[in-house]
Amino acid sequence: MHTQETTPAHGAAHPLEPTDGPLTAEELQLAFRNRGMPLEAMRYDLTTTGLHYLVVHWDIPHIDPTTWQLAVGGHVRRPLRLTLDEIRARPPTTIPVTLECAGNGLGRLSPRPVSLPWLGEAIGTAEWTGTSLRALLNEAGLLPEAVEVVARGADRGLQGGQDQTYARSLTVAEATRTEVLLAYQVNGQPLPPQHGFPLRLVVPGWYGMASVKWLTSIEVTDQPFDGFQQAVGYRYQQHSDDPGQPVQRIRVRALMIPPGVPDFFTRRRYVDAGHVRLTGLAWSGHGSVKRVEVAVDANWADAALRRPIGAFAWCQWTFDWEARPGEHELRCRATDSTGAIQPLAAPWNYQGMGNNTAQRVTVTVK
Ligand SMILES: Nc1nc2c(c(=O)[nH]1)N[C@H]1C(S)=C(S)[C@@H](COP(=O)(O)O)O[C@H]1N2
Ligand SMILES: [Mo]
Repeated sequence: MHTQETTPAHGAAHPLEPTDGPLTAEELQLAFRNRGMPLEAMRYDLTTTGLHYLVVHWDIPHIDPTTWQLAVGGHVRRPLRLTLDEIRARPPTTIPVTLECAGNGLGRLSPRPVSLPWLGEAIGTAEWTGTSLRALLNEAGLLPEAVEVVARGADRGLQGGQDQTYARSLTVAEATRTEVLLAYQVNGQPLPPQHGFPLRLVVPGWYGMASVKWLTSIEVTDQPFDGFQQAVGYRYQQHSDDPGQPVQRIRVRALMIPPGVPDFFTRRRYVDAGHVRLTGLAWSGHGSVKRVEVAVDANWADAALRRPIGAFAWCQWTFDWEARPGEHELRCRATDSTGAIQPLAAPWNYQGMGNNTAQRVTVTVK
């Protein structure tokens, strides 16, 4: 069933106002359905699919690949309908892409927007295989009035009181970047149901919301798209009536693998005194990572940076630390090629988007 969207100029993406109260049962329910990547998985350049973070707004839709088709239409010369076999027969590309949810770090804000309470683990880097969206759009032939490309998924639900199917748009310029893929494989295997089977968009460099899963249609429009996930959700706003700015590219971030061993319940870290090699990863959707710094008790120094495994994937860094007995606070922060650097304190916004505050890890050295 297809439903019509009616979108107000603005409206609340989340039903509750931000709070400093305890975690709600609803947040817990969302957190269980949408797992994060354990930070120790940063040991691997590529995230195994089972460790990759996951976001599903409503339910994972059930799609029969034998009857599924992708419709390409709207303001094009030749509307197309393609089966999965026809898409798989097109020239394939494989690229490693770091994905991150725009809400990553939301759970650390005060007051906390009430949504998926990510602390920093909504990340992953997989090799995505698919075919170029640009080539498909060229074949369909964009008409001169084309301004945006709307990707729609098969999943349906309610958000902000609106019954909707998941949909996001890109400008024609963004949609026709050569690296934007219609992906049918992740890490060399067909997409699993939760990651968008049979076909998803992968938009390298953008926060995850742009990479629409369970694609059913690609529609070229002559107007900017005003669907909920574009016009209401995923905005940098100061309050619920603020139209705000759209969330787009991934802000620069570095994360470290918490060193030593954790306590079961608090996850506080315990490290043996002596030489410790701190390692982690860094990435930015605005360009390449130019610098990673690590602070031990507020003394910042440069980490060594490796080359990324791809233009749209994270890069490894290392930092050697002589750990002395006592309590210590470790932090890391990255700077990208545009000069953007991670803030040390969270700049707040109403939906908790793009919180790339430098990570803090407190450790006890024995
Ligand atoms: N159709 C559809 N696509 C979607 C979503 C969704 O709920 N439905 N979630 C988006 C969000 S918010 C993110 S962060 C990424 C997560 O991709 P992953 O679950 O494969 O990691 O998918 C995006 N694509
Ligand atoms: Mo997300």
